[in-house]
Amino acid sequence: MQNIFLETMQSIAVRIQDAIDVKDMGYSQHENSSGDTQLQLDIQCDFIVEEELSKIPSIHTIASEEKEHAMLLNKDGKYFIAYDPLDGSSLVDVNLSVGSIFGIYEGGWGAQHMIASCYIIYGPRVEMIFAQNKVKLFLLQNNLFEFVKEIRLKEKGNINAPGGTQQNWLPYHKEMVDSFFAEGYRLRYSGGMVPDLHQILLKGGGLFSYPPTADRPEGKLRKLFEVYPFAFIFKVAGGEISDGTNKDMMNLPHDHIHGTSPCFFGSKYEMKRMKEIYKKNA
Ligand code: FDP
Repeated sequence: MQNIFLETMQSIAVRIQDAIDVKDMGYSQHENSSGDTQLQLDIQCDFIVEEELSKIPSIHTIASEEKEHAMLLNKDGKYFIAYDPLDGSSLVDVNLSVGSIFGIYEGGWGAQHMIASCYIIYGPRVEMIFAQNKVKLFLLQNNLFEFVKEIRLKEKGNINAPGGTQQNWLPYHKEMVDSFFAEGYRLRYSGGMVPDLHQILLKGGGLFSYPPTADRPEGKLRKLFEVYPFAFIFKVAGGEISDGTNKDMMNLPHDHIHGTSPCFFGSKYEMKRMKEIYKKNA
């Protein structure tokens, strides 16, 4: 299955990297379904991904973070692909890393249907993480993704990446975040989900949190395009995930393609504390 997507991911990575390098950064007139003003670059990257995924006959439907509705490609296909063509695109004009995220679902939308996930990171190097039964790191070399190594999380890391506006955090969330700093954890947060989680994965562990906040009780990050793909990767890499409740995140019923959820991803040690604190305060 990875092979079906590898070539397509290569083409997407090369074309988006080129678009990032040269494209004028003006704002378009459009708003996407999450209410953000869409950058020209977002629209261009969305078009690139749509064009490349359309070449795969086994894809049934695609849904983009940039489009309100899902799009049927082949009624006999079995894969449902949800993608965020350029996550963190507001970071491009300050030249920080950004990424493309893909959730690969079979037979329908929702966490239970997820069978693989993948992201591409555009940084000093272009890399890809592909997760199915293992989490594999690839490096783009001469327009081809070369396998580098398998990624496994350690039991405990030393990175703390807390998302959202502190002013709107719940008091127990702040206590949890502070407790890690008090233990020597270092703050690593660029505001791009892909590089922030890539760092935790590659350095072996830590905690990324985007909690329920006073202004966004359902979190900010989109389930199909962002939360489930990373949840899947962290599980396969030997880490833990949570949406802040006692429910199994990968069993939540599907609601809307643009639905959001609070999310926590990390290595086992940090996630154990997170779950205990959230359970106590539920
Ligand atoms: P962005 O600011 O570009 O919208 O996709 C949402 C996202 O980026 C993630 O990449 C990132 O983790 C998160 O938002 C950052 O949000 P906060 O600034 O609220 O922490």
